[in-house]
Amino acid sequence: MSTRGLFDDMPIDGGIDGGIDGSQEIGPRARVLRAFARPVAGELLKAIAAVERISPFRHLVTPGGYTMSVAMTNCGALGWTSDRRGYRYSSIDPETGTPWPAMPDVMRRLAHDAAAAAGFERFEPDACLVNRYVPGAKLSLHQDKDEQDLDAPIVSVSLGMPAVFLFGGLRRDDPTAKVPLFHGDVAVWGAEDRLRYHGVMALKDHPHPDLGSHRINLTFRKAG
Ligand code: MD3
Ligand code: FE
Repeated sequence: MSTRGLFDDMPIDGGIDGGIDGSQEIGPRARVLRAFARPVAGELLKAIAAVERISPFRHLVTPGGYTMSVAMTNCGALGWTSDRRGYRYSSIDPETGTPWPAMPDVMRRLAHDAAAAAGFERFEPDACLVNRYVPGAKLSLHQDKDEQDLDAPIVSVSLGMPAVFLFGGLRRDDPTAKVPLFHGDVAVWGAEDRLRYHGVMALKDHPHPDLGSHRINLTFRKAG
């Protein structure tokens, strides 16, 4: 009997070209670096706790009037935000009226090193969106296209409970692949994969030893 519970029906490598170095190509310029962030996971959690003391997690409202199930905050010079007027990056947290907290060095370094490991040299993110999921929370299929510099990659770090990531094509109705993401996994995507549709399926409750019934995802971008 496996201990992977509800993830038993998934191949351990997600079924797409598992590499011997623990990295996996999910597109020509999209990779999952398995467990890449594990050595700094404890430091990341402390850094996130410091960020949320300055800019607390909140549930943003979409332009269509829906309240997102994922709670969000940001660090870095720019932060992603949404309200009835639209999506945008802002240097001020609209909730506090003050700048977003600075990006902690451990985050900046991890994003830079993961990008380099995936073939994107000199990645200098100016924005980190922090997403917090509880069981049932999900992220509908979308593109990340609010950033100025679409030549820069995006780096995403998963912590806590596992999630099933949906990885689509350049059109909303293109077929999607399901890729499981576990604690410490880092995904990097850019170039021709930068504008792929993607999302996260509703989380199941598989409590994590350190984070309990939470998943946290960090996405690093060059927004400005
Ligand atoms: C896209 N976050 O904040 S990024 C977002 O887990 C967002 O919270 C997700 O999408 C989250 O905008 C997932 C993970 C990801 C990984 C590989 C990709 C997105 C990708 C490859 C191509 C395109
Ligand atoms: Fe996204």
